[in-house]
Amino acid sequence: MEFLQDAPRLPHPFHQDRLLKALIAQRVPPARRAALEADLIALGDYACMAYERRLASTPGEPVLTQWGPWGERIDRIELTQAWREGPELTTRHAVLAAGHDAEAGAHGRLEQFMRVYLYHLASEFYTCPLAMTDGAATALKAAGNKDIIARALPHFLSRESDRFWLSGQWMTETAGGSDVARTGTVARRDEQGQWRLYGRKWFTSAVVGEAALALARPEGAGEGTGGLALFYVETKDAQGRWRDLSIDRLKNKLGTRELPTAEIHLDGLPAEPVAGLDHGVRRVAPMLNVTRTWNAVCATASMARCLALASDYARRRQAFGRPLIEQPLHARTLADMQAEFEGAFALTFHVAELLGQVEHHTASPAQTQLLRLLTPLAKLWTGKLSVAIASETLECFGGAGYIEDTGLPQLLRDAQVYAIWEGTTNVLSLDTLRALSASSLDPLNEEIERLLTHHDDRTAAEAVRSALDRARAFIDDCGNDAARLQAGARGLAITLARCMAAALLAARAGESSDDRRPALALRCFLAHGLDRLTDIDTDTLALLD
Ligand code: MFK
Repeated sequence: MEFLQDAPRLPHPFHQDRLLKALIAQRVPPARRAALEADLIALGDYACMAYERRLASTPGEPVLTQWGPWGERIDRIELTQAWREGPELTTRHAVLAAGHDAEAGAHGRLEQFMRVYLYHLASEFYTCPLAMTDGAATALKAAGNKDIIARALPHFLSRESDRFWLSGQWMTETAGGSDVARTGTVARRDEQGQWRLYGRKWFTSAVVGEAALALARPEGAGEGTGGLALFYVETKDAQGRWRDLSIDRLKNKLGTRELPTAEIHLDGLPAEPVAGLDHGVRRVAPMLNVTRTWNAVCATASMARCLALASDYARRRQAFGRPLIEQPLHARTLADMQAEFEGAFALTFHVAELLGQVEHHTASPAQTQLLRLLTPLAKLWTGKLSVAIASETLECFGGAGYIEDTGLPQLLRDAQVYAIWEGTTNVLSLDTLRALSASSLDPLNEEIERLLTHHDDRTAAEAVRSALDRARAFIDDCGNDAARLQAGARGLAITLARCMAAALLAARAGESSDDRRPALALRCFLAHGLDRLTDIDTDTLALLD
C-alpha cells in the first residue's frame, strides 16, 4: 500500500492553549471566569469547525456586482460564509462588546481580546471591520459628541445581530497612505447646511459597514493634518441602498482575500463633524491605537495557529526513522518559534490589559504614557514576527507547505498584512519616536524594573538592563540629529519591544514555579538576543546613490 501522510490536525484553540489558560488564571477575577470561558470554548469550537470546512471546500471570495439587470447601479457585495456568520456569532459572544462592558470595567479589554485571539483565524478577517468598529466607538467616546454617540454606539456595541452595525475607517487615498495630510477628500455644506463629502477613498477595508469615520478637508481649510476634520457618515438609506457613494472595484490582494477591501467614490455623502472642523488626525488617533492593538492580537493569533499546526505535524511526520519532533534541529526550530511567540503573546496581552486600565482610569500617568509607547511597539514587532513565523511554518512542512490545498500558504499571504495596514513597520517606528518625545524612556524603564523583581534570574535582568541601556545611549547620542534617530528608529523600536517582552517572560517565569516551560521560553528568547539597534552614520545612506 502506498504511503499517505497524515494531515496536520488543529488542536482545540482554547483547550490546548496553556498560555491563554494561565493568563486567565492570573489576571481574570474568579467570578468572571465561567462566562468568559464559555465564550472562549464556543469560539474555539467554531475555529475547529471553520478549519475543517475551509479544507473541505473551495475557498470563497466576495463578489461585487455593480449593475442590476435593467442598468441600475446597485454595487451589491456577496460575502463569504464566515462573513455571513460574523454578525450573529460575534454579537452572541460579545467579541466587540466585551471591551466596552461596564460591569467588566478595566478587565473588559483583556477579556475582549482573548475572544478576538480565538476567533480571528476562523473569521476570515471579519475581525478587520470589527476592529474598526471598536476603534470608531472608542474615538467617538473620546470626542464626546453626544448626538453621534447616542445614534451610533447602541449599534456598534450591540449584542444583538439585527441591531449591529459595522463601521469603516476611511483615511487612505491615492496620494496619502501613510501621509494622511495629503487627503484630497473635501467636505462642503449644501444649501440646507448639511455637510457632504466628495472624493475618492482608495483602501476602504470592509466597505460593507453601515457607518464610517472619514477624514476630509472642509472647503477652505488649511493644508496639512491640522486642516483635516473627522466626519461620521452613515452609508445606507432606510431601504438599505448606498447613499451618495459608489464602489469602483474590490482590491485584488495578496492575502486577506475574503475581506472586501474596496475603492470608493464619495459623491456628496452626508456627513457630520465628530468634533470641530480641524485636527482630524488627532481625533482619529484613539481609533488607530485600538485597531493597532487588534492588529497585534490578530498577528499573535496567527502565530498561535502556525505553531499549533507545525507542532502537531512534527509528531505525525517521520523522517530518517523518527518523528520530526525527535530530530534535534527540527525541535530547536520549533522551540525558537515558540519562544518568540510567547514573548509576543506576553507583550500583546499586556497592552490589552493596560488599555482597559487606562480607559477606566485605574492606571497611573506613567502607565498611560507606557500604553502610548507600547501600542506601536506591539503592533510593529508582532506584525513582522508573524510573517517570519508563518514563513518558517511553511518550511516545517517541506514541499507541502507550498501547496495551496493544504491551506498552509494562506497563513503566509495573510500574515503579510499585519506589517502593512494600520501603519507600516517604519511608520510605527516613527510613531514610537513621537511617543518617546512626549514621555522619555522612564515609564518603560520603571515597568521593566517592576517586572524584574518577580524573578530572581540575574542573567535575565542583566540582559534586559543592558539592552535598555544601549537603547538609551543611542537616543542620547543622536541628540538633535533627527535624521540619525529616524534612520535607527526601527532597530530602536524592536529592541524596546523585545526588552519589554523579556521582562514580561521573566515575571511569568518567576510566578510559575510548578511549570518549567516559562523559564525555558525566557532562556530561549534571551538566546535570540534583545538588541536590534543598528546605528549607522546617515552618510552611509549614500550607498543608494
Ligand atoms: C485584524 C486586525 C485588523 C486591524 C484593522 C485593519 C484595518 C486596516 C485599514 C487600514 O489600514 S486604514 C489605514 C491606516 N492608516 C494609518 O494607520 C495611517 C498611517 N500614518 C500614520 O499613522 C501617521 O503617523 C499619521 C497620519 C498619524 C501622522 O501624520 P502627521 O501628519 O505626521 O501627524 P502629526 O502632525 O505628527 O500628528 C497629528 C496629531 O495626531 C498630533 O497631535 P496634536 O495635534 O495634539 O499635536 C499627534 O500627536 C497625534 N497622533 C498621531 N499619531 C498618534 C497620535 N496621537 C495618539 N496616538 C497616535 N498613534
